[in-house]
Amino acid sequence: MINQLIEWQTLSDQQKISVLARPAIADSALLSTQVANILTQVKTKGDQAILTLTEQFDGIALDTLAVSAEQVAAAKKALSPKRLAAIQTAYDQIKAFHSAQTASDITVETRPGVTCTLKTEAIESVGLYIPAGSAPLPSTVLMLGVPAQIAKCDRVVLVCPPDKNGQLANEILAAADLCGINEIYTVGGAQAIAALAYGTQSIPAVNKVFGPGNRYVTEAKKQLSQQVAGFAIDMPAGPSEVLVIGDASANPAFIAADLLSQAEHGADSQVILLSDSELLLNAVSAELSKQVDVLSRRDIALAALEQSRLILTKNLAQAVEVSNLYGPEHLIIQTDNATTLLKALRNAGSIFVGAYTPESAGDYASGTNHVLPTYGYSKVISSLSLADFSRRFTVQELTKDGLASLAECIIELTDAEGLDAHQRAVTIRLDDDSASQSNK
Ligand code: HSO
Ligand code: ZN
Repeated sequence: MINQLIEWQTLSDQQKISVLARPAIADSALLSTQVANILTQVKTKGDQAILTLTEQFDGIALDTLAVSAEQVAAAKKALSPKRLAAIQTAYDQIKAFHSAQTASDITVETRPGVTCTLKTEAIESVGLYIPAGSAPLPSTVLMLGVPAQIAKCDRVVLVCPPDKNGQLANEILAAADLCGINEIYTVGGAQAIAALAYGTQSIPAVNKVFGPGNRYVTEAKKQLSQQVAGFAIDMPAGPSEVLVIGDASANPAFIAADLLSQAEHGADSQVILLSDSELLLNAVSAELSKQVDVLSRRDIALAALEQSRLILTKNLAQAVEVSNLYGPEHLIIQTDNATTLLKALRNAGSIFVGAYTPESAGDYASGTNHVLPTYGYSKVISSLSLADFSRRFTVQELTKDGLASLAECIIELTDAEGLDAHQRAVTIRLDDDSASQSNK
């Protein structure tokens, strides 16, 4: 089941690259044509296309797309107090961490009479895509809905594919309600992203869409962000990943459980263990075989484990090097000297330190966001945070004296660039004696 132990030291450069290679994202011309076709239908026929596509892909003929306040109230009533309390606790935790990320405006007088300000404002309208493929993900509602609420986006729209009865899971609606989301539509797939980008009769367009999805959703996000001016997406999405660094002191059963929690997400999940201890690698392998059998999603986890990697490194420093090279979405450190290693680990979406920090904590309730860069993008893209729901812009104001004190510099540089009009925009002001004294 588990691939053979790989000894990093013995690999050629080429082999190292292929051991850490992500599965190729099928760059299928068919997929892109299918998605383009869906987008055109939504663009030209609006709600009518959405209803037809929902019947075609989700197998349900809907009359209306909007979820009513009564439906939300009924969903909350149908949930057990225990489940509602769990959603509330996760909400409170995520809120505590994300509220602390609020940015204040920064004003600097870079020299007398020259004032520069960096301002932060919420994105006016955002769309949250919540997948419901193999299981509804209320935790993702919280990960997207809480920062949108804290940022104070004017409109927060949630879309999620309906089940066979045309409903959304009660947990999804309860989580959305906690986040103050009152625009919810039962629509999924590429057609949902198209509706959010173009707008339809019942779904007004938004500025930016967030959230994971299947390959149709991902392709739609890609095409629409290139096609619709001013329409942005959160980040490129690939299969979910975890990389664990463990040493001889680690508990193999804990590590196996962590690897399986990632493996059960999907057959394409990426699962990697790095260790300087052959004993640990073998013990984890045995634990994986034992633990996988009791999982309800055993087949999915097994398929992911087929692609897993157990890698023996010369020492922990080499494990750090390999991890930085791979840049995992989730990185778990289960070693004696975790704090020292942490200093050298720089490429990861989210890092989990110590024996009592499973990825599940961050997936649900520690407070960090679980929407993270995959596919090596942790090297350049940040994990989702409050900042993604706002934009920053600058404001500046110069007095006449402030401008005068910069004139020599600007004039010299406009000369260097041969841009006379730029130069005149400065000199015309300084030569003008009519400027009011109040703006000195
Ligand atoms: N590990 C997933 C998030 C998730 N896990 C949702 C459970 N529910 C991607 O970071
Ligand atoms: Zn997870």
